[in-house]
Amino acid sequence: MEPKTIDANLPVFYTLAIMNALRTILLIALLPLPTWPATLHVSPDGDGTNGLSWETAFSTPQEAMVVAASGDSVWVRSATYLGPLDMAPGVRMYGGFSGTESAEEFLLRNWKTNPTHVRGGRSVIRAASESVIDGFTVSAGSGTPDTGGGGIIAIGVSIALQNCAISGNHTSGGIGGGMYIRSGTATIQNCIFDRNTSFTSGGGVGIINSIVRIYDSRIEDNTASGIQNSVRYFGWGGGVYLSGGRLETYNCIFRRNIARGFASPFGQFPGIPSQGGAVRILGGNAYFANTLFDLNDAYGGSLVTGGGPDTEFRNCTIVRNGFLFRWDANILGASGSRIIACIITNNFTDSTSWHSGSDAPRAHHSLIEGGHPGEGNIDADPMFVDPEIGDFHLQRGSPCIDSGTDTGLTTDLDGNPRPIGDYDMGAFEFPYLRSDIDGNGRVDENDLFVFQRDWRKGTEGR
Ligand SMILES: [Ca+2]
Ligand SMILES: [Ca+2]
Repeated sequence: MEPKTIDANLPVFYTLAIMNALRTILLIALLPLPTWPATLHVSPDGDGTNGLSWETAFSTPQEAMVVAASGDSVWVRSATYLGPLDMAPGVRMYGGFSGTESAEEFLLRNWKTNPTHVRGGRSVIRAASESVIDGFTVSAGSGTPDTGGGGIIAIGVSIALQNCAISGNHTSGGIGGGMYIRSGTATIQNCIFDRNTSFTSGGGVGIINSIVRIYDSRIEDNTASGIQNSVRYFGWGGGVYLSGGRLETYNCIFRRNIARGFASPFGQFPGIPSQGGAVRILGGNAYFANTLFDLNDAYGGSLVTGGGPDTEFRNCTIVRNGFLFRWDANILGASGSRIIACIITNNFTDSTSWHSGSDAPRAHHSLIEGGHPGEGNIDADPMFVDPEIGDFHLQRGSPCIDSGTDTGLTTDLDGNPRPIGDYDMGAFEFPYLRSDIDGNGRVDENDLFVFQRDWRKGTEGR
């Protein structure tokens, strides 16, 4: 047989070349098209065709999530939607729209005047990786029996929660009546966690091995109720329960959070009392800045219980805790914690001390009722504006004015600048210079005039 010539191979060569070209064209056609982040709309009045406008909006957030891709935004019109809602990864979901805003009018949304509710479900919202949840009221959820997380559940993901109210959720199993976070990170800003309950731990928020930072938020009226399947138990962390990881709060208020109950005398932890009205730290550590703790209670440690020597309080005001149960316990059990420029007064404590733990807190430049060793600490009436109604701003003449220290915080709980004059103790910086008697922001001849006019008035014989 003659060897094949090149010419004989030509048809094969051309066929292969054509096939290769076709394959290349096919491959290009099959490559995913470049995508641009889409804005999908949700409105009860939409016709549900594609979500690209309010007219063609999906009728529920879940329908939008089914088609949403990472990077997309979902705009949700003010209404009440039923949970549960499974977030799609990388999607930002915004509430607070009236349902007329154009693509350029994102800033017109208002989560307070256009309330957008998601309610009900075994965990109302299940977060995905990089979820952004902004502008929603999340309520009436019940957690899953094994994990908890009545309102929001986030496992192994990093999420942002902004401008939300997590209210009136419950879990009977697991932890975290309002929210459960495990093996992830959460950044929470301008939110309210209120009236959430857990049968065991973490009435408001339950955290396992996660980093959670909370800014400008309120954690109020949450309860770890200390009863499970009709069995007496103990609730840990009325407001927040942390087991591993780190909790940071900035400009926050913990108020009226309660951990109730005792374990049954016959059960696994006989007679153990509830611990940590505001926060219970089983493992990990916490950092509290410009944070007010007011009216929290538990049988064992009304404020914060547990936490290693890295637990730190800077410019915190800690008042009126422990008066509900009046139980013979310390308000703070965080061994070796650091307390800098704080006010700790008018709390119910037992006859010995306001703190417990093997290692006493190291405090300085703080007002601590009953006194505490440390540079710059004082024991005096802090002169709050109206403590009976919970106003813990400082009155003119308060010994806490200009007697704190630089904690690195440049604003106070109200967001006002710090320092004015020198640094103050507590969560609220007195907004005037001490000698600015007329409060016009300057110390000048007018203040001197008032000072001279009043000189020695009120002293004997004048
Ligand atoms: Ca000051
Ligand atoms: Ca003045």
